[in-house]
Amino acid sequence: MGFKSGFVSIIGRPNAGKSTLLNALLNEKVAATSPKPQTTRSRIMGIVTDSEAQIVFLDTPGIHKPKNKLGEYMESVTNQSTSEADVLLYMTDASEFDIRRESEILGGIASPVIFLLINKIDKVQKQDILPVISGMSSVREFAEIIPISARNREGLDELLICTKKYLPDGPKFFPDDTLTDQPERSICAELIREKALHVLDDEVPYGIAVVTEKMTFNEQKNLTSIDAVIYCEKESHKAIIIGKGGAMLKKIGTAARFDLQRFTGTKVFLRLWVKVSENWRNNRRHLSDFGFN
Ligand SMILES: Nc1nc2c(ncn2[C@@H]2O[C@H](COP(=O)(O)OP(=O)(O)O)[C@@H](O)[C@H]2O)c(=O)[nH]1
Ligand SMILES: [Mg+2]
Repeated sequence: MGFKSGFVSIIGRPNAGKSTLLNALLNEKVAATSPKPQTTRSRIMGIVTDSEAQIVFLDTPGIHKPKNKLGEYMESVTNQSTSEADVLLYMTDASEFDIRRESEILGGIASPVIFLLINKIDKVQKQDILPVISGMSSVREFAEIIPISARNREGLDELLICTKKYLPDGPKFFPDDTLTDQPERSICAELIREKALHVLDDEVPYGIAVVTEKMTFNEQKNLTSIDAVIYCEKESHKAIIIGKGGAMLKKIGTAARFDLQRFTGTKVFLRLWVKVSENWRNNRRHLSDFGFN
């Protein structure tokens, strides 16, 4: 058997666990995850290389109706990743199964090889998985059906074995140790945004963007210094993000620093600023400043 390589897109409704799966496959957090829908905004590549194959996984924004230009961008990202894939992984959340909403999405997908990943099986009883399988199989045919728990890394070996069966023979596209195409600075920004999503309530998080402005490494001290700006849409949001006496911003910073230290493998000195950029989600120039283009 020759060496195999190819592209595998992870798609599905928001919150299914797509980004959690990507991180689990890589053993490294490259994609932000949160219980809030629309956490993932752009295409994030995660590369798994072993002696038999190189699989390039593409995490995508969840499929939903766009409400602004950022939403339209997210939709185009998903459509593009879907059309480029050798294998599509359609992920559904076994604990929140809604056949009507799933079939609305699945109906629009024309792909040769599509797997059904039934995620979050750690949250449901075994007998609750069967209706998901039969419901989804009535909508369309799947090449493979694999129950997994992305969070607990259950079913991932089977997923990799099955995926390889459907990949064409091909060369390595990336060096062995490449994990992602995301620049270090954007991963740092995403880790910070993830913490903000976790601690902030409802309305504010959807309107934030994080930009790493400066990142320097002091080898002697094994210390990475990071300056990042959290952009939000309104003065009132800025006040919420900073919090009383800076308490909220401190909470975000402390949580982020923990992940940033693990990611960089160094100590981290993190400085965060909060700025207002009104209505940036509908402003082409701001979208491109924040890396959505
Ligand atoms: N219990 C459980 N929770 C999960 C699992 N996979 C993801 N989650 C959670 O589901 C939420 C959404 O995950 P995320 O990866 O951001 O979903 P995405 O929008 O599809 O990328 C997060 O709170 C995850 O921790 C799983 O296998 N089991
Ligand atoms: Mg995601």
